[in-house]
Amino acid sequence: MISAQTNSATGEAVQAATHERIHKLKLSDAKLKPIADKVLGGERLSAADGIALYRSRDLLAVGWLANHVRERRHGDVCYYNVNRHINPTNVCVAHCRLCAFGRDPDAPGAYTYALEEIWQRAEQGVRAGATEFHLVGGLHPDLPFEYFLDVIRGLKQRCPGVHLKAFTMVEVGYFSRIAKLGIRDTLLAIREAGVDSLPGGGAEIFNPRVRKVICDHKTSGRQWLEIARTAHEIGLRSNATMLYGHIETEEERVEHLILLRELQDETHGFVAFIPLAFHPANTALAHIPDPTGYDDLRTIAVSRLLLDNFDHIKAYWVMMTPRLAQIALRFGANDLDGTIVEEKIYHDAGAKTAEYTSRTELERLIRAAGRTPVERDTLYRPVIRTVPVLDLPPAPASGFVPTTTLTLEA
Ligand code: V47
Repeated sequence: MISAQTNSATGEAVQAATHERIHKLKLSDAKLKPIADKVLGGERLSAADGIALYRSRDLLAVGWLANHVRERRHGDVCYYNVNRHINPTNVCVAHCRLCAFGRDPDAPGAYTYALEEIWQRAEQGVRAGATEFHLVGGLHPDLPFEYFLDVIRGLKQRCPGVHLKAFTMVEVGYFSRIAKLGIRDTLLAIREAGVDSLPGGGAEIFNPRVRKVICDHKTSGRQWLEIARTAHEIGLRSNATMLYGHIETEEERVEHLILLRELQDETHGFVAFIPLAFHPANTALAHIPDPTGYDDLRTIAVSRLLLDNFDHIKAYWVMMTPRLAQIALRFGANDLDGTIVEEKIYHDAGAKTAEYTSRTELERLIRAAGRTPVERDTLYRPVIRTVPVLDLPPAPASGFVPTTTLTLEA
């Protein structure tokens, strides 16, 4: 057992950093020692360090280091938000093997909401205190770009105070093709319509070997990064994700993280990073085993350690389960995401978690993990509520059933 106390430099740093902590750093994996020195000294980690962290079996030491960085940035604060996911359509031409959400237009369960349905869902969200709408959907073969601009314009008009986090880099790439516009002009058009920022989905694993298997017809990793760069250049901030736990290697995960870190050095446009574990049920990759808690925790921790220029790491409770997301708050995460209300992407892929949680429950989870809850908006500004939000049951479906009522002009 190597204790950090055996090295005076590391020992002092640990003492200074942990004077109020319960546990001192204990390393049972000697390979972590130089990495621990770098982390405690505030030095950037290399790709090789990332791989060593992934390969280490000393999960508690990796978690300790990630928690150290997390507390250096955020102390005990853990953020959450009151949001509502809206997926305008699940009809999608991409047929990604990783996905259980997308459908052919005539497949059972295919739906496309009429504009009014989207707006009604949003107004219900406002009544429940939402500060953010998270809008993502399939790559529909027949819906024109104008439909999506109308969705956004209508939301902005009806709910001007709510932040619109809408359309992944993949959707932006698709809109640019169907509208025959360049990426920059497509982004300018959605910004003009009212989009405030972009979610982080569609990044998967950037490496082409992996993409060829899990999402071969989709925007390439290089294009995803280029669209994110352009979004940031015109002042639209975005999140970033990594889908792990399928066919990728640890090297490919680390490469993905380093590519995000390099882009963040250039643009500073990423707000938060969200590691997403692959859920195989109902996908073409259903033979892949379910994610494990061990992998979830080490991925949160390695992300926190490698992404030294990202402010926020989310433990997305829907993906991780609320119980593990709570533990992740001691492994590098500083955000649980939001109330969500309606989640289809993970639930179509067999997620057993609820689709909705309340503000009270998020606060309870955070407090029970020994952290201090802070409600935030999408850009992590604290939300001060002058009117209390009632924890109403979401009742999203009352009056709504997925429909195909939208009529498209020929
Ligand atoms: O892009 C799809 C992933 C993402 C599956 O930006 C799957 O704040 C697991 O991006 N198993 C959508 N994952 C979710 C997402 C997200 C979630 C929460 C917050 C934010 C944010 C973004 O889910 C997709 C894809 O990477 N996904 N299918 C599946 N079977």
